[in-house]
Amino acid sequence: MESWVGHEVPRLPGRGGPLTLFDAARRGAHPSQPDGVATMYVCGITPYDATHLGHAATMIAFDLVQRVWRDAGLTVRYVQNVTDIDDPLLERAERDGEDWKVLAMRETALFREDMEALRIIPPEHYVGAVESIPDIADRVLALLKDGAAYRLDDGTGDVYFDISAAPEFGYESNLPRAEMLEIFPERGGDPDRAGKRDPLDPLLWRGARADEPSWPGGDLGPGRPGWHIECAVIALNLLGESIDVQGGGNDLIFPHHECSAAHAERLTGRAPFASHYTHAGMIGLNGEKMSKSKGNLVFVSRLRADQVDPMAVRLGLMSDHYRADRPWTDDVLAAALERLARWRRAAAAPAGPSGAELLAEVRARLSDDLDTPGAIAVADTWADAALAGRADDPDAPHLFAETLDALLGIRL
Ligand code: 5CA
Ligand code: ZN
Repeated sequence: MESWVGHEVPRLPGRGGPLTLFDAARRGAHPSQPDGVATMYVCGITPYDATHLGHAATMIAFDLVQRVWRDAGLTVRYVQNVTDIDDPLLERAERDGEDWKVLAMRETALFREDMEALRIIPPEHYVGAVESIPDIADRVLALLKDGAAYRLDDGTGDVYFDISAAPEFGYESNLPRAEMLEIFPERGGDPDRAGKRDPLDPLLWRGARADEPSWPGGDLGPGRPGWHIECAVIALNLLGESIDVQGGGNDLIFPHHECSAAHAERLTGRAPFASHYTHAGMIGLNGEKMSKSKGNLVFVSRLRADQVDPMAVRLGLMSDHYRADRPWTDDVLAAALERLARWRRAAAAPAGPSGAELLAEVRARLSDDLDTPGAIAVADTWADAALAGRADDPDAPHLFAETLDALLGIRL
C-alpha cells in the first residue's frame, strides 16, 4: 500500500541519548537498545471511519519514538498496518449500503492526509491486511501443522489458535485469567463459540461465508484472516523474528498484543517477540474513551476543515504524557493555540537563552519515556526568557525552531 508523504526533518547538532521506554510486559521503563537499527511495528487503523484524535495521539506517540531514535543516530525501520478487512468494516459498509472496499480506500486516503498534516514521519512500509492474505494463510497452515492451531469440526472452516501452545500466554498484559475473560468479548473475541478448546483461543482464519468476502487460502480453504495473526505476520515478514517496539493504544494490550506475540513466538520459537510492548493512553471526550463504536469522535479532518492549525492539534495532544488516558477539551486546544503563538513570537526574537542547553534539556526529557510535558515546559521557559529580552544568544531562536521541528514535530 502507498504510505503518505513525509516532510524534511532538520538535522540537529550533536546526538541524542538512548531512549528509555515503558514496556507493558515488564511493567516498567527500560532502555531500548537497538544495535544501529531500530525496529518498530505500530497497529494502524481499521478504516471504517475518519481519523479521530485518539488515533492521532497514538500515531504522534510513536512518531516521537522514531524522532528520538533518529536523533540518537539510529536507522529506524518502521511498519504500520491497515486492517482493511475485518468485521467492523463489513458491518459499517452494510449499515451504509456501501462497498466495503470503497469505504476502506476513502478512509485510508483521509488518514494519510491527516498524518501529513500532523507531520507524522511515514513508515517504511504501510501494509494492508488484504495484500498480506497469502502470507497470513501460509503462517496459519504452519501453526496447524505444528499442532498449535485447530479447525472447528462444524463445517465452517474456522481455525483457532490453541493458547495452551503458548506457555507464556499472559506475560505481555499481566492480566489474571478472570480479567482476560471479561475483556476478551469486548474486544472482538468470541469466548462462547462452541467447539473451542479454551474460551480465550483467538480466531486465526474465518472460513468463507456466502455473504462475506473471502480469498483462496490454499490448503486452508477459502476465508479471511483473524485480527491478531494479521499483525504478527506483517511484522515478522517485514521486520524479522523479534522487534524492538510493538506499539498501539492501550486498548490493544489484551487480547491483541498478547495474541499476536503468542502467534509470532510459536511461529519462530523466539521470545519475546518484542522487547517493548508500548501503549498510548486513550483520548476521551466527555468522560468516555473516544471510539467509533461510541460515536463520540472529534475528527482530525473536521478540525482541519475548520481551519484549526494542525500544529496546535499536535501540541495539544502532546501536552500530557502519552501513556495517560486524557480528555480532549476546548481548553486543551485553546492552551495549545496560545502556546504555539507564543513560541512563534519567541522564535522571531533577536536572541534567546543558550540554544545548546535548550536542545540538551529537550533531548533529556524526551529520552525519558517521551516526557513531552517536561519538554514543553523547557521550551516555555526558553520562550518566556527570549520574549522578555533576558538573553543574548543570537543563534538560539533558530535552534529553538529546529529543535521543536525535529524532536517534537512542531513546525513553527
Ligand atoms: N486496526 C486495529 C489495530 S491492528 C485498530 O485497533 N484500529 S483502530 O482504528 O481501532 O485504532 C487505530 C489505532 O489507534 C490503534 O493503535 C488503537 O489502539 C488506537 N486508538 C483507538 N482509539 C483510541 C483512542 N481513543 N485514544 C488513543 N488511541 C486510540
Ligand atoms: Zn494490530
